[in-house]
Amino acid sequence: MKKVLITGITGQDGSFLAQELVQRGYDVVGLVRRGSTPKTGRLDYLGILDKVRLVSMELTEFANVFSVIKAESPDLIYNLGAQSFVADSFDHPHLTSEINYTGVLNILEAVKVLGIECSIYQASTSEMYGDVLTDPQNEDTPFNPLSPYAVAKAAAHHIIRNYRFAYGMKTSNGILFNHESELRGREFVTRKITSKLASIKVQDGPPVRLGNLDSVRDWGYAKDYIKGMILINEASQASDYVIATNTIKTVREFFEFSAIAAGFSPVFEGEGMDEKCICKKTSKVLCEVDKKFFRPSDVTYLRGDYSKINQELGWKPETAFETMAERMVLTDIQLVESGNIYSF
Ligand code: NAP
Ligand code: F7E
Repeated sequence: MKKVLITGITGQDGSFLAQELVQRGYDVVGLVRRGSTPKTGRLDYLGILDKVRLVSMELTEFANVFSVIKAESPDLIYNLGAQSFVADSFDHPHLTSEINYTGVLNILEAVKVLGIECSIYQASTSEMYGDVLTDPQNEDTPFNPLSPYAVAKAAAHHIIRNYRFAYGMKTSNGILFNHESELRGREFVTRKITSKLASIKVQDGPPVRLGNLDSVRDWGYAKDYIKGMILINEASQASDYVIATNTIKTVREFFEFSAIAAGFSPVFEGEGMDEKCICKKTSKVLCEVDKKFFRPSDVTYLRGDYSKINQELGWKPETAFETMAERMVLTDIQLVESGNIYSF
């Protein structure tokens, strides 16, 4: 039985990846950072908390990373652990760099020094394209990052490639475009929208306050992207691959689809900071613009070309944007109705 280490197992991708690998019969070890309360709500929700072994590991502590990797001697590592919120990286650039870059270097050095034969997958990101230089973006598109998060991830991307070329290590980057699900963190714009729409629907909660409604993303469904990660880490040759849908929507469109799926009749009116979304049936204000949610510099357009992974590894997206938005909002309505017993 192959042994897999997953950093970031308590997050959206880590929990779905663990679920998939448990189903495929792997020995799954999840690395979790210490906290006063365990953040295992997603693993619990998926019913796999007792099917994985959790080990404490802080990515920024080399000695800790080294001793965990030495003790576990894994066949595969998925490095999904990160300070993943772009907006927060402007307030915590050093911490973001420590976790998102030095954390990756810690894993690489540990595996190199220990001489362990293992495949390493790194969670790279479309944010590295920043102010995009080609459209759509593929593996050859130059990076033009616009946040401390993206700069740290770009450095991590390069060091993963460097250890592949310099030492022949099996290290790959999955350059994933935004992917969402019912397990997405609530601070990211999609889940913020679906969870707050659920609270308007069930509890007559306040309007959703949002930043740039014109921002364009290539949004896919997280469970589809997990399958791509596994294909990348298990491919015979290490390489870098874009995972995306090559279709785009604005934040406004995501809001509209989700509001309709929740049973509202959304209509946007006004412009700029005065723009609002009103429900035609009830006249309730569903969303307002708030300058607090604009970033010092923002990535306003992303669209990914996934031809390479499609041709070489046979991956393609399976879930439509509308299906995903509907699944997210209906799950959030259920969670609010049931008192939201899961902490995610
Ligand atoms: P997420 O839900 O925010 O999960 C991040 C995980 O990293 C959590 O388990 C978190 O643990 C862990 N973590 C944070 N700091 C850590 C540290 N210092 N030491 C150990 N673990 C730490 O993120 P996600 O959406 O699943 O994304 C997974 C990865 O893909 C991230 O690296 C992200 O940057 C990258 N990515 C995501 C997307 C996307 O659209 N979702 C796209 C491209 C790339 P706690 O539970 O303790 O907070
Ligand atoms: O923002 C705009 C915001 O925070 C998307 C992470 O998983 O994907 C994610 O990063 C867009 C931005 O995701 C609000 O300005 C408007 O243009 O959902 P987000 P992100 O920054 O794209 C990439 C690929 C990753 O790698 C990251 O780890 O939506 N936006 N109003 C808003 N965003 C938020 N969060 N909140 C708002 O109120």
